[in-house]
Amino acid sequence: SKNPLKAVAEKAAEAVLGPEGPEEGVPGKPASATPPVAEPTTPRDPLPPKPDQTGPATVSPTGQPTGASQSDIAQGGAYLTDAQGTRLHDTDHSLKAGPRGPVLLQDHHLREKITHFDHERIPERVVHARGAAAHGVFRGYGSAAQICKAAFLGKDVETPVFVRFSTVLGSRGSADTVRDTRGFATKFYTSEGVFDLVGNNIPVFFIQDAIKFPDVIHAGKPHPDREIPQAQSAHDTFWDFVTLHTEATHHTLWNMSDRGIPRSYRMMEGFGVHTFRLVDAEGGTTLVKFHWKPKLGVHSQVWEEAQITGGVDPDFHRRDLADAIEAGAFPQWELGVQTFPDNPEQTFEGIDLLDPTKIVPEELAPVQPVGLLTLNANPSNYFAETEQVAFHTGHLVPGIDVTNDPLLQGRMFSYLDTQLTRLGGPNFAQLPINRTHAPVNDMLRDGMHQTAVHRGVAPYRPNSLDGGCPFLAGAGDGAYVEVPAEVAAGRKVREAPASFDDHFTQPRLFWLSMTPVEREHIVAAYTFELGKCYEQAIKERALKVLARIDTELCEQVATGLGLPAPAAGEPLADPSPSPALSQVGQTWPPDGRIVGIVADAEADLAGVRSLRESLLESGMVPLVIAPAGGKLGTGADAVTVQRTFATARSVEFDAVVLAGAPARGADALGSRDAKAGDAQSSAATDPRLLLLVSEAYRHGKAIGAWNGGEQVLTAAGCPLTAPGVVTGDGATQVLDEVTGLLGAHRVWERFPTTL
Ligand code: HDE
Repeated sequence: SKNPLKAVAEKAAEAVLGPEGPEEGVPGKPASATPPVAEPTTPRDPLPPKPDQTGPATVSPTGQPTGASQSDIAQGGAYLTDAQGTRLHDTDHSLKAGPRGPVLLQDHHLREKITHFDHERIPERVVHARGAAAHGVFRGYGSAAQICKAAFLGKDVETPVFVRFSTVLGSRGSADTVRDTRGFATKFYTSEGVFDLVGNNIPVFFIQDAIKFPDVIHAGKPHPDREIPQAQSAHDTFWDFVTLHTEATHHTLWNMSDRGIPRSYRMMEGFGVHTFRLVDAEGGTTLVKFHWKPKLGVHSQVWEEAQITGGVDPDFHRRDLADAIEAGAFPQWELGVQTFPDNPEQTFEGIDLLDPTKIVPEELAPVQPVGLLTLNANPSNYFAETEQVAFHTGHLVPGIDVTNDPLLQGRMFSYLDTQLTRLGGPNFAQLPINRTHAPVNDMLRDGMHQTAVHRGVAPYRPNSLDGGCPFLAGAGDGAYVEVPAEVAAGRKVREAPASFDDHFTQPRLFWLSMTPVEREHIVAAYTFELGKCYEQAIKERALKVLARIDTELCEQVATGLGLPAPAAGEPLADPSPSPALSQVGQTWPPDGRIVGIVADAEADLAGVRSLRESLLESGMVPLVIAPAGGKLGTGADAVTVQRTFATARSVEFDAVVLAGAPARGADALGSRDAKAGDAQSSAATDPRLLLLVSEAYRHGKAIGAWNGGEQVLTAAGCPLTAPGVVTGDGATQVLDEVTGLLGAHRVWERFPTTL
């Protein structure tokens, strides 16, 4: 079909270049030896918006639907214009007095273009600066209706959502796979207003009172003199703080566990952390803790893998989320609640529900599912959506209220305050990503970046000039009414309750709930992080803290640091372990797992093709890795290469299979006199392939080989009889076994454990 823009473009080209095209020496055109490229080139049809990239249907602050109207579309019309819509005939040359200048002050287009560019960046978030987000939908199961009147939890009610995942410490440009807590913030655009569940992937926090937030963050951020290290907790100031301030012990232990290095945002749990109060239709209240349970299970990288990923693909988690959604493998989580009676003490089984350094083990209070979250659309524009989204713990809907957790109370103040600076004024609720889907009729007026055109003359209450409008709603009309909870009478104090003093029972509970391999990982993480500290006194203090969690943990870390282990403190009564805290031992669907298939033209290409098809059918992602790019084989049966030895690194794959013993890539480094066909000698195998296989082996990944691929495994030092190493006669058998192994995420038996 004829491109409708072509005629326009041809006319535009003629206007700029004349009917004969570019001419040397035309004023405003560079006179150069090489003829300038004809600009503008024929535009192609605009790319159709991807079905998964349409933003949420939104309403304006005055309640009008937006999105379809011309004024909301950022780009329209065939011609380049300035910000006022005036068409431009040149945007490559400043207006000059002659081709060699000087540049004239009157060039408004130059100034508009440059000043806008100068102000493109806004301050990054003071914490959680690095993030990735997606649109989706939440469907209520109706199971919460007994305890919560919020409309979005009703049976089969579908609510649009926007979810932003983040790291905490790093800057906006830092790597995804650092050891850190992850943010898990969800904006529900409900019919009753916006509800934000601003959670993390770790169910406890470093501090019990918001007043200490600047302290813990200053300690974790880079040192103020050299501004290093970036996005790391492995440095003196962090460990100085958390060892002096033992209420941080529990959260720190979670960070040192595999939870601190998730495999994917899709494979993380989320937690509201604080206890919230739900209200039913009769006004009855229940205390709850919110949980997000990923359908794919909770999985992590191993530390060496995470470190390599940080360099090889710093966008690993961001890419993983966007790729999965684009491929239609929509990530899903169930929202669940642990429920507790709203008793005056605000405790459950002796656990203080207002202390955000404590969990309630799932074995004591099971997580009851109340709805399903599906992320099904990537943002269209990172800045407009992911960067400008503003979450707030105070964005609540009728049926959900806060408790007196002093950490939550401080957060109720902080988010709006920080957003005033970050988003440049008080009107950020009008940004498309932040707009509620419920009608807005507020009396907030004016301010920086006001985009609403408000009607009426009486933005105050009571009024008679606007007929007394708008009216106040009662609880029966869906108004948000705070729960009239009792406030304890007493003196004003700067104190915490005595129950907040127990800093070690729950770290011990966590430690006791880990399997041996998870404990090994924790020991290795502490040894690494403390090994990066310079101050001897901090390491020694950290060991004293560890001694209070577990003697063996302390001794092993001490050995790694080359320091004496301090004497164990008073033994605590052992709490019962909570098996739900372990990530090992269950089987999960292998959906979305990435399997690298190593091949070259001599490999079993028919096997590679059938393997690819089976993997795709079962929801996994096959990626063919070869010595060089292009195709393997010829004709209709040719296999497309997706990664080369130059671009592939083991960390990208959950499993690696070899369909032969590929030749060295022409660009391989290292000894070149290796004998062709002698794959068993490591000199004959491409060193990058050896690295790929040996890393996959070391990181406990499933590995398979047939058709001579076994020789490469041997050359890479990967024993054919080791657990999780599959060899066989053909692709089908290897695939079946590898898929089975992926259900457990990793070949855990491959990690030697002494604990
Ligand atoms: Fe936040 N936190 N926080 N936080 N937080 C912010 O708000 C704060 C805390 C969390 O993707 C900031 O808009 C205080 C716990 C997430 O945009 C800021 C305290 C939990 C995100 C802020 C906490 C969180 C933030 C920075 C201690 C888990 C990213 C930018 C009382 C339950 C949201 C912004 C996004 C962001 C303050 C503690 C989760 C400064 C004062 C506990 C997921 O307002």
